[in-house]
Formats: sequence, C-alpha cells, structure tokens
Amino acid sequence: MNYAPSPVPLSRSARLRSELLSPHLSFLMEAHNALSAKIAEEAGFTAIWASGLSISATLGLRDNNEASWTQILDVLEFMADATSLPILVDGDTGYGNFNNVRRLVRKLCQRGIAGAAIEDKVFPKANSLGDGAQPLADIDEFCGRIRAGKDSQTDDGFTLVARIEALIAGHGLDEALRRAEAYHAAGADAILIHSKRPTAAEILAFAGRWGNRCPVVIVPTTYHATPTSAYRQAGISAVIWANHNLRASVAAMATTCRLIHDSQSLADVEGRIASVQDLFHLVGNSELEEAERRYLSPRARTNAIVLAASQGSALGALTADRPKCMIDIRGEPLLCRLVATLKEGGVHRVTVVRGYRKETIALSGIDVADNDEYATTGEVASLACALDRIDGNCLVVYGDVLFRRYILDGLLAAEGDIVVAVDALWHARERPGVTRLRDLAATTRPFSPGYLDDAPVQLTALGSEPPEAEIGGEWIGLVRFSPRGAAFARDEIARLAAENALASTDMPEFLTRLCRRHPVAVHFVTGHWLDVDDVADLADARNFL
Ligand code: SPV
Ligand code: MG
Repeated sequence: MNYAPSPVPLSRSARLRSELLSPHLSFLMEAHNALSAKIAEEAGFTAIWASGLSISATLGLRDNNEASWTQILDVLEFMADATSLPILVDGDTGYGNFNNVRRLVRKLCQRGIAGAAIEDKVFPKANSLGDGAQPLADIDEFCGRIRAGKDSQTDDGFTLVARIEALIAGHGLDEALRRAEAYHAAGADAILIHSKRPTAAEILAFAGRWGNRCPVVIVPTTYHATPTSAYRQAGISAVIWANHNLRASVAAMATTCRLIHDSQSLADVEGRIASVQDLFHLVGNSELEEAERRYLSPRARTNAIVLAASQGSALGALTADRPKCMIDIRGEPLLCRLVATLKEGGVHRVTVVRGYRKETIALSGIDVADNDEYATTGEVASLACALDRIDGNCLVVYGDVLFRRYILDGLLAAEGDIVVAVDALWHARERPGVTRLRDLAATTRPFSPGYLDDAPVQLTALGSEPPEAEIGGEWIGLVRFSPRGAAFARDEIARLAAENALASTDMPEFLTRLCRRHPVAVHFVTGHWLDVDDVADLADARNFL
C-alpha cells in the first residue's frame, strides 16, 4: 500500500515561477481578454502575457494609462476565470508610486494573477515602441516600488518582474546593467530587458553580461526575425509574444468586414471564420449542459420534439404554401401557440422536425431538425431526425395539436419512464356522420373519475382499431420519456432501422412496440385539447382560444 500523499497540483503562481526558473526557454502568449486567453491555452501555451497595449487597444484606448488600473483588473479577472494558465500582467509602472504598487499587487494576488511586470518609467507611461520620449524613473525610487510590491504579495509564489527600459530610452547597456543589478538586489524575481531594435544584438549582449543572476525575460516584437535558438543559447528564461493575438484578430476582422461590406452577403466568409460551435466550445457550453443535468429540476431540463414534417393534405388550399403546423389560428401559427404552451410549461428546448415547406417554419426560440424525405417517410422517421434530442427528459408531440397548460403539467408530473396522455372523453370528439382516423389507446383499465382512484393504468396498444372493450381513450399526440424511457425509444428506433421499417412506422405503432417491451403509463385527461386534421378541426381550434 502506498501511503505517500498524492502530489498537490502547483498553483498558477508556482507554475509561472518554475517556468521562469527552469533551465528551458518558456513562452508567454499575449492575451487581452478571456477569449484570447482561452485560445492561447488551447494552442498549448503554458503561460499568458496580459499585454497593456492589447488590453488598452481592445478598450479603444491608447497605451498611455488611459484605462484605469481597476478597469484593467476587471479584464484580468475574466481572463483568470477563463483559463487555468498562469498570467503575467503587464503592470506598466505600477500605476504610480510604491503605494500604488502595493495596492496593485494585493489585488492581483486576490484575483489569482500569477505575477506582474512593472517598468522603470513614470506614470503615465507611453508605449515602448512609440517614437515619443520615455523618461526613466529614478533607480532608488523604482527599487522602492519593487520592495513595496514584494512586501505586499499575499501569495508566496507571486512573481514580480522588474522591466528595464534603459535600452528603449537610448541609455545603453551599462545603464541597463546598473539598473538590473539594483532591481535584483531590491528583490525582483526576474528582469525583463526590453529593446525596440530590429535585431537582438543588444538583448543578447545584455544577457551575456548579466550572466543569469536571475531569470531574464525578453519581448522580441521588433527583432522578430531572430531565431529562437539564439535565445536558448543566450540562456534567456522566457520570451513574450507580446501582441500577436490582437494583431491577428485585427487583421482577420478587417478582412471579414471588408468582404461582408463589399458583397452584402455572408457567402464569402462562412467557412473562413470560426463557427458558432467553436464559440460554444471556447466558452464551455458543454460544461453548462452537464451542470444542468446535475442541478436543474427535471422539468427545467425537459426538451420537446415537435413532429411537424407533414403537409396535412386534408386541409386543401390552406396547406398549399405551408405545412399544417403553420396555419394561422387567430393571428398566430398553430405551432407558435404549441411552442408557447411548451415553454410556459417549463420546457427549455423545443426542436421542430420540419419537412414540407420547411423554409416557412422559422420561429424564434426553437431548434430545427429536417426530414427531407418527409414525402415518403412517416412520423418515426421524422423522430429519428432528432435522435440526439431523444435524451434526458423529453416530450414528443405532434405539431398539429393544442392542449391546455395543465395537461402538460400533469404529464410532466406523472410517474413512469414512458407516459402517454390519453383523453378519456374521446367519445365527445365524435362528429355525427364523420369517420376519421383516431389514435385510440387500449389500456389495462378504463378511466375512473373517483377521487381516491389513482391506481396506475398502462397502455396495451395504440391504433385506429383496438377492440372497443379495451379502449381507454384517445391518445392526444403527446408522450413523455424519462431519461430511461428516452433510451428505450432510441433502442426501438435502432431496431426499426435494423428491420428497414423506420420509414413506414407511425407513432401509434412505435408506442405499441414500446409497450410490449416496457411499461407505458397512461395519463388520463378529459378534453381540453384538439388536433387539426380537417377544416372542422380548424374551426374548433379557432374557438379553442
Ligand atoms: C505590452 O504588450 O503592452 C508591452 C510590450 O508592454 S510593448 O508594447 O513592446 O511595450
Ligand atoms: Mg505594456
């Protein structure tokens, strides 16, 4: 038996520190918000540079401390939440004197930021790559900022990098080394030596003379042609790719805007840009779905599949240009009313299986699946088009029915893995002289109105002609599956597919097959629903509301 404690994962700050202290060259990738931080992590980087230039630019501001330090902190908080990587923050000058550095470092530690680089300039600073003056801080004063920062950290692993701007300001190597010596002695964990020359000559010269007394970090933005191997040979600890995510996205956005503007269409850009699914992935939608399974009440997790692929030919001209479910019922399509009832009942996701004139089913707040073989296939083939949605708690409903909300409430609360809603007052829907196909349910016993009589009733068959004596009522076109029931339904679909019978099977046959293998519970209702098969039904529907 091994009683050794399992290794505790290193904190982010410890990971940044060990990257800087390790003998190998490390790379910090620029990020300027949560999304770019996540993208850097997915690319395989092990640490992030939260660039002041980039964050300011995304706020539409110049890199002259126009954004306040708390505004930067807010961005950092999102970044730290979005990635598990250590973040080294570009802390500019520390936003003032030693006292500002103290508050900054405390806040960064509170927000889980692994380290900060502060530069030996004066507030407000200017970007190092610009042409303007770069007044340097007094060495002693800057050493006070370093000491104050180190004394204020509440996370032992926090790294304070002292950034030397002597080369940027044109003061030469000796001044840079003098400052490195002083900052190291003041307690800096690493030195960032910055240069804006087109070659790495002065950086490599600095590294040679510094002799690795503490880790050295560089920012090769202007000397980008230098091979990385040169930094390894010089014993540099870390390279910061300082602004390349932002510059890449600016170029991509400009190209995309130009294309869309000029073509007044999306045709040229789709396929060249990230998909919506990519965005869902980056922000972790699947984690939320998983959490919903754990924490949401079953009702809030119920999804519904609406079978709405057929034309509904008995309605003549009314369905010439649209499917039955899109027929107007007092100013609103039938489907809108059905979807509203489902959503009011707490169903969180409604998937409509479209077929005939599918382009006319374009409602907001629904997902769609398409049965393009609608003309030659039946209801279960349509259901199979939404196979991935037959999952968890799930309702399947015909697209041409309407029912009162309480019927849905009752069905959702009913016990059972598969529960069908059956109207016990089915005789009341008969019209003198009219014979029509109805989905009649044979049940283990008839409906009983008794107050105490709630013994379970089960379905034994569903179809147009069960023996009269066994008929418990009419199926209203609505069935609920529990997660287990949904698995049974998927298995049955697989069996039908294996038998080559998927295309020809309708829902009553499907439910009959299911009830031969598993108990299918009956939830009795007494009226208060309708389906639209013909013009007389349509008149009823218009009165129903
Ligand atoms: C930044 O990324 O904000 C930097 C590096 O500080 S530089 O832009 O080169 O000054
Ligand atoms: Mg900066």
